[in-house]
Amino acid sequence: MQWAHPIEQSLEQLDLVDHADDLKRDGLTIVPLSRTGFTMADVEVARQALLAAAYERTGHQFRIDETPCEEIQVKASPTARQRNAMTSEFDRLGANGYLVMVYMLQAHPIFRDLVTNPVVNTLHRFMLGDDFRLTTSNGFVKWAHPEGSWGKYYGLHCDSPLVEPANARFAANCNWFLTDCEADDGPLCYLPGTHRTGKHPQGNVTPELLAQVRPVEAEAGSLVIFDSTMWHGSWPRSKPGLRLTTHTQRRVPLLTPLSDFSGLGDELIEGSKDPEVMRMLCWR
Ligand SMILES: O=C(O)CCC(=O)C(=O)O
Repeated sequence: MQWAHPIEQSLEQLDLVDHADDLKRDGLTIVPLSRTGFTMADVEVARQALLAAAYERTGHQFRIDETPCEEIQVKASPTARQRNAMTSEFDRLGANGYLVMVYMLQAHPIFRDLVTNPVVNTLHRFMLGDDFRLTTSNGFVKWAHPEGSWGKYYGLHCDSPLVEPANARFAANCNWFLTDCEADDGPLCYLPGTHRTGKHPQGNVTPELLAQVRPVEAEAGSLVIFDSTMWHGSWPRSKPGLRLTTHTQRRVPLLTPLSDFSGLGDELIEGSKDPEVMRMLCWR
């Protein structure tokens, strides 16, 4: 698509130059709620929509300040259509207190607003160039897991294909924190600068590197934008209650998307706040 301004100008207009510098240096930046264009009321809408989707997809009524004590089962995923879908196209449970829901975009208009958010798209454009596609619109519900059951390596990974060098400008993530996250809330974690190593963490995490992994501590409403080739994972959660986040990823068109948005209805696209961006993101 034809963007209205060169990327440098858009970064300046949206006051994102410092965030672009963070992305270059560390591979991750935290945009506080006050600079996202969203309000706390939007965050509350997203929280409720995420909890409603979790109920619909599991039959369990999650409550933000309660740790689920019964076994959670995922019901038929809304995307379990009669086709050969990839694992990443199904709702699923992580081993330790982790529900991953896919296709949130269709679950509530607030998730579409996240997809067209100019701050997200400008920073992702800075990382990926002018042409990219939406490849996930997920929701995470995370709760405390049995002590000692969390892997030593925090599940460190890159979201790019397992080939090296891993530093091509292929994919960029945006995690919208819907609950406050300090270390004991079990947030996203990362190893700054690893997007410049060209390596995947598998087989490369030395004890020195492991000691440098940091939790991403940020308030509810923050947009955490990062380079998908930067090593990241999930910090263990020790607190009761839930951590809620949404996750969207964009990739260059060359790569197969993790979720397929090419069949999205015209209404959803044309009714968005930025149909032109939506058309590009959804392969129109
Ligand atoms: O938020 C988390 O716990 C992990 C997120 C993650 O792995 C991702 O965004 O790719």
